[in-house]
Amino acid sequence: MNELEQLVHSARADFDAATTPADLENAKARYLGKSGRLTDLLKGLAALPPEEKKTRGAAINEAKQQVEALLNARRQALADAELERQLRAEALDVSLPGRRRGVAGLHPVTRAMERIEAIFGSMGFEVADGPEIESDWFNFTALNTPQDHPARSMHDTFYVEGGHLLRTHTSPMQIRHAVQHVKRHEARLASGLPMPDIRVIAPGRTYRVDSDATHSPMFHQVEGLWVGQNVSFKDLKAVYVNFLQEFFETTDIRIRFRPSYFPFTEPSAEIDMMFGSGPLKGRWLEVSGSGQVHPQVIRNMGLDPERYIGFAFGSGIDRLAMLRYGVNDLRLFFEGDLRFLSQFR
Ligand code: 2NM
Repeated sequence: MNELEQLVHSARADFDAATTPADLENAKARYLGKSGRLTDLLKGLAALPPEEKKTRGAAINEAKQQVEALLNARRQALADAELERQLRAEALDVSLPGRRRGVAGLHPVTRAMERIEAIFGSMGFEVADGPEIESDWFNFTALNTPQDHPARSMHDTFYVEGGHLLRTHTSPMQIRHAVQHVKRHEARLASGLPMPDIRVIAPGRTYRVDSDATHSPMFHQVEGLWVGQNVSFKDLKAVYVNFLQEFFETTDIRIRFRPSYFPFTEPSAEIDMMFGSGPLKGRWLEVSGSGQVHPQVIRNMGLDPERYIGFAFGSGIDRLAMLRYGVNDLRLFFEGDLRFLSQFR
């Protein structure tokens, strides 16, 4: 191999070794640049005699053309590779499913709450909503709950500054609603006329210091209240049975009242229910507390307990939702796990 053939050979190797356009331009400079090897050879021609200049010049030029052709080929190869890389990187698989906006849904507890509101609404109950931070009066005193009642303990209740607390039940809302109702009808009451019955439910968040598989520090309650001049336990039973039948969409339900105690009702009862079929068949399930509203609570509503009587109940919405949707751990409702929640869409 002569000197020029060697030069072309080494240019090819250098160009092939260049993997980026910048590398390639550096390699080019070593052959074709101002002081590149071919440029130097062409400069050297000047010192040669005319005859030799001609043949040598032609040979160098041919080598130069070969190097330029190699350079252009390599430039094209690098550009092709770059384009190929880009196309691959930006490749679009048109057979993939599109990205869709996720379908949102209501939380199962919200859905249970909406069903409860609709069912009691169909029986003529209003829905009352109010503060979750309550005063001692509405949460305890107005509800005939004595100073030494365990619910007033720091261990059971979240107190906030200024003697207020996170409501431990939604009954304070019943008092607020009843007081408003009585005020709205005070002219009739003052002239000895009866007022329309109070029929209201108060669903919402409630708080207690309690946390395990069946208790959450925040939970949901619905309390119901019916006060009038001729209301009795049989109305409570009719209303509650109808509610359970509508809520669980079956008439195959038995219920029983078990004597109990609440400061704000006398007498008081737990309401248990039993399904006649299905996975929970034959088991008594505790679903609500209830009772005849205590005369002192009637008085705190602004009414005369000699003339007005009523019943009330309080049920855990989370428990009801667990029974309706077959959920076995209360905490699932509050963990925000989409694998759980998306099953209720
Ligand atoms: C319960 C059980 C029994 C109740 C009482 C009242 C009110 F406002 F009339 F005093 N509201 N809710 C009540 C009665 C709540 O929860 C277990």
